[in-house]
Amino acid sequence: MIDALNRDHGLGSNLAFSRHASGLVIGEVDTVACRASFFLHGAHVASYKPKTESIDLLFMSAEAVFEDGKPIRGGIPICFPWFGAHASDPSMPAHGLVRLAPWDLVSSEIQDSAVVVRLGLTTGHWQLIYEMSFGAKMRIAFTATNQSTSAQTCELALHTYFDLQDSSQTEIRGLEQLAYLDQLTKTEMQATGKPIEFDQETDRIYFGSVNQIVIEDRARGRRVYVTPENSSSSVVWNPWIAKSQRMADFGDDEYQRMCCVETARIGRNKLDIGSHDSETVAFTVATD
Ligand code: TA6
Repeated sequence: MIDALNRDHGLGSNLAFSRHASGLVIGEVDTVACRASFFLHGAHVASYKPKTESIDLLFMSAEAVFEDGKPIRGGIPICFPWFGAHASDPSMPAHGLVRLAPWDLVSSEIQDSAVVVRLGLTTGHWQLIYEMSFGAKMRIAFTATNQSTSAQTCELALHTYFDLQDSSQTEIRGLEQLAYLDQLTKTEMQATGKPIEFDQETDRIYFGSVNQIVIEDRARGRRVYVTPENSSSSVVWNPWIAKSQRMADFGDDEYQRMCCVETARIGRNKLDIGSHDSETVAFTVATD
């Protein structure tokens, strides 16, 4: 399988496939602009490091589990076709099915000196294409096509874990003017007018579109810019102390070194896609 992947989709030293220590198939990107990696399992982007950076932009837990059928704690899990718990069936996994499934490799190419890889999955009446573009910036684009004869709704969150030197010295800017749902209290909250800072468990769904979200990691002196496309929901999450201790695949102190900023279409802003229509939700990540 690995030989066939490299024969058909490898791009020399710019993109090569191998068997990860866990047994999962991993694609590794290495160009003049960046290094990155992704698993076919869950179409899971695991790392992205521009050559200008000494530390990966994405966080991966030291306790992460890399197994078929299980979510990976870090990088960019894909939550689809539902976000959070299933609306009616408690036996269904949180955040949907596609982050647990093996995706197929559709294409790979060099575009404008970036490595662009497309993965595909058909699940139910959804045909999915996940496009990962790794260059001086990273662009992630999720396209869902409704193959049924009637309109269908679905939720999507690109659940990105960002690596921080110190979450207690981090500021998230760009969402100040939006109301949000506090997931911990299930309470609708008014816009705060202030950047988000972490000093406790934070789990918020912001409703509305924004041009850009800035993650200012003051301790590291790094700014990360997230530019969403066709996303009218954003999720911001830090588990903080107690929840970190409850997650087996997450170190007790790892809340200090990460936050999630998620480009999404969930809740009242979920996707509603007509028969044989498609919608694409995307985001770009860049640094100074
Ligand atoms: O996006 C935030 C959130 O919904 C939190 O409530 C927390 O559950 C997190 O996702 C992680 O979910 P997971 O199923 O990956 O453990």
